[in-house]
Amino acid sequence: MSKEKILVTGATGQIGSELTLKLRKKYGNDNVVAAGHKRKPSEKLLESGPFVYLDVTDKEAIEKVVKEYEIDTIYHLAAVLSAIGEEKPQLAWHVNINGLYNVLEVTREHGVQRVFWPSSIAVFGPEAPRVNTPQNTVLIPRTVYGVTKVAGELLCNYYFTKFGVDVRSVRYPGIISSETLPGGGTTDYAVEIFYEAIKHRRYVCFVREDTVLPMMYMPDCLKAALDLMEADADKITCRTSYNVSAMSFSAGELVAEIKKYIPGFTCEFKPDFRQKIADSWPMSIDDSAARRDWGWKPAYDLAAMTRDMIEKLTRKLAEGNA
Ligand code: AKB
Repeated sequence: MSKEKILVTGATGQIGSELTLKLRKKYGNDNVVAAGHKRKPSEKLLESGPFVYLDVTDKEAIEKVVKEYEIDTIYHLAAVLSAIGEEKPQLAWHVNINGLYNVLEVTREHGVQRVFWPSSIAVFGPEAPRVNTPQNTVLIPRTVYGVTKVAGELLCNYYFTKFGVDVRSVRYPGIISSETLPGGGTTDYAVEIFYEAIKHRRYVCFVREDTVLPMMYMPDCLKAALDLMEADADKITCRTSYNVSAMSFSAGELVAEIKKYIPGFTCEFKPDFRQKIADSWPMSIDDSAARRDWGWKPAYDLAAMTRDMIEKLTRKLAEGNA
């Protein structure tokens, strides 16, 4: 395991920036190549190991990095998220579909051993049951982001069955974290609210108070990726993407939880175009297949996540690091 040479695309993004550091800790700094594109990399990312600029829509550029660093595992995180996707649907299709296709092709052609690719709760649309949404159900998303995730899941499954490419995936809910801000998603309010509550004691939330969505704290998000990637291949019965769940809460419940630490905090609710996206997604997820196959178990609920976020962000903002 310690000989793995890993490439992380989207390494400057919300998940990538923390996943890269975790992988460097586990597999050695020089063995994990961080690849970013538009966002500026943090000093931590630049100083702790190799960094390359990489456009995942350029197959030859991916090939070059894979050959140069003798990559055998790819965490392909580069993507356009749901809200930006609705503003730039062509870009979302190009980056999400062609980026994944290029990664899978390079994997097949150059003997990369394993790929992790995140799907999302955005694969579901209003026809799917919104409570305890099953692993296998109707997938008719209404966002282009969701469409790219459904197509991506099918492509991953195809590359596994046709070519034996060992590609593994989970359907992430909204991810909450204190290190790097998310960029352009519908669930971003659940992160922004913490910054604004600590800095200004007020927030204007872009979804209704009663909007319930599944969410996950970053330590569980990273654990899901690593646990799945370390699982024995014969345990993995799902090659599209696994449902994974941690907590579900309404925007109003999140406000009430934050108020326990910041009593003067006020939140106004002004839904915008993202409300429609949120209303088409599940409220809670059935992740029994992931629990059964590779022992998935999250550690953080709403109370534990809020306590940790407030503590970490208060410290970070006081030090002037956010
Ligand atoms: C988004 O809101 O677009 C993402 C997601 C749920 O995949 N956070």
